[in-house]
Amino acid sequence: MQVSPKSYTLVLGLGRSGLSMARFLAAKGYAVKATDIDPAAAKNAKELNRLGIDTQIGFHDQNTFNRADAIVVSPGIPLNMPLVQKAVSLGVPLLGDLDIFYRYNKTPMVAITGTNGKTTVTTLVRDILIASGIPTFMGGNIGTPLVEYLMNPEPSQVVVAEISSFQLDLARHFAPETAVLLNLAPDHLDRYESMADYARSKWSIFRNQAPTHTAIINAGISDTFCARPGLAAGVYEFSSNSGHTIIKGARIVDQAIDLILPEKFADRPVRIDCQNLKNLPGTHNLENIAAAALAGLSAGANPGAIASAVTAFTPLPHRMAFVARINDIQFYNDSKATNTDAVIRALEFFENRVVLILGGRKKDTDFALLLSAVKTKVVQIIAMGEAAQDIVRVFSKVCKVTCVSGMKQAVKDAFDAARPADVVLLSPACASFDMYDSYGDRGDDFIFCVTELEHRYNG
Ligand code: UMA
Repeated sequence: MQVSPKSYTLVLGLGRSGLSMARFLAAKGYAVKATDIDPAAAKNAKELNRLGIDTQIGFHDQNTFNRADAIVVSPGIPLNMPLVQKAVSLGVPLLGDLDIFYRYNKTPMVAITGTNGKTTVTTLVRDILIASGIPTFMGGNIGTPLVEYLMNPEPSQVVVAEISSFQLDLARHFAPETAVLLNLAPDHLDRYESMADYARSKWSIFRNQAPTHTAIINAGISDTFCARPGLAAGVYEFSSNSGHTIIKGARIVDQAIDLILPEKFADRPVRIDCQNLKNLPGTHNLENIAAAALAGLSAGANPGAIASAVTAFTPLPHRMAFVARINDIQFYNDSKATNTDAVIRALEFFENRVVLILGGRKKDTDFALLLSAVKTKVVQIIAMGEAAQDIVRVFSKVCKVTCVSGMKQAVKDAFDAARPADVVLLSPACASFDMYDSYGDRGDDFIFCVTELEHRYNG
């Protein structure tokens, strides 16, 4: 890593990631400057100023970029930003949190990436390790920046991290002991030139692994972008598709998962019974459980702890979460579904007719990927946000589509469109940033509007 104390390291973006990073680098003795374009970052800046860190808030200054020894770019900031590219052209290196974490971290790590299911699997691996009596830190894209672990006086035995493609884009040295690639479907195509670029970013999680390391990969992911035999780590696969032959890894047969593993992971055959798992429903969750079990065992978990952690799993907020039943119409909050693949998984879950609330900020989203699932289940789409007109264009041939200006009207119109036994599902296939700070805020607003409707309807 080329962070040098000579001049200053510029931390770009003072959200969660940048704030922790600036504090961490300052604690390590680096001269740090931090900048954020949003005046609302002034609160975080004050905290840094108290630590002697210089900040530029509400604007960016090209000179500040050009004169830095290195720029640590927050994951949500596109690397093709002109200010960044100009500095790069002058020889200023870019750094990301994964390499900085990797340089200082001494704890074995499980790193989990994929388009969907990352948060579920990260949480489940943490639960399996805790159930095995292994102190575990959980962080990364899930919310707690990884460098927080390095500032935590209590060391853990394992770090479990959710990793995004944005973080991987700046990782050159990062080499987790266990790396997991859950699945690959179109997402973030506003930031990547093509699906191939996005896929390459995801595959790079395995790039620096050593032969003693473990790579856990969904057997359904094609080798087009990276051939498995080319990986240095020991490869373990899982799949819910019976057409895939699993030699080492996890076979999913009906509602059970059989682990086929060498003795170093488990000294006897392990079968996980997944019948009636209310909190982890659907085939995609069988894959999530399989991946989590393999990752947990690779990090030293006790095979007996897997079933108990799976059974006790607490559903995550904003992910296929039941909100209310009004006039026998069920309302589900799936605000976390920010790509089409996640919406297909959500629709697969219901036998009922669905009124679907779709929309938000597009990520070069191809809504046509939803056509077949919409045709079979959806009676009406309520379109909102910047993507509303695109949604009308794509779906009005297959079902009724109406546009709304906000969540309150979306919930009301969906309720009016539904009949008893139907489901109203918020599963937007889009980012939330056109109307909200996060998918969590969007989901909370949905819950608020549904609860308000419930009170009105029930008097
Ligand atoms: N900013 C600038 N200049 C710009 C653009 C943005 O200063 O030109 C500033 C913004 O004003 C803002 C900051 O940059 O203050 C935001 O940086 P960020 O988007 O990286 O947000 P953080 O709060 O640091 O959150 C990041 C991750 N965000 C993204 O990757 C978009 C969080 O993942 C992660 O939890 C957090 O670090 C801790 O590691 C969120 C996410 O949406 C959940 N991830 C994407 C996803 O899951 O799809 C990848």
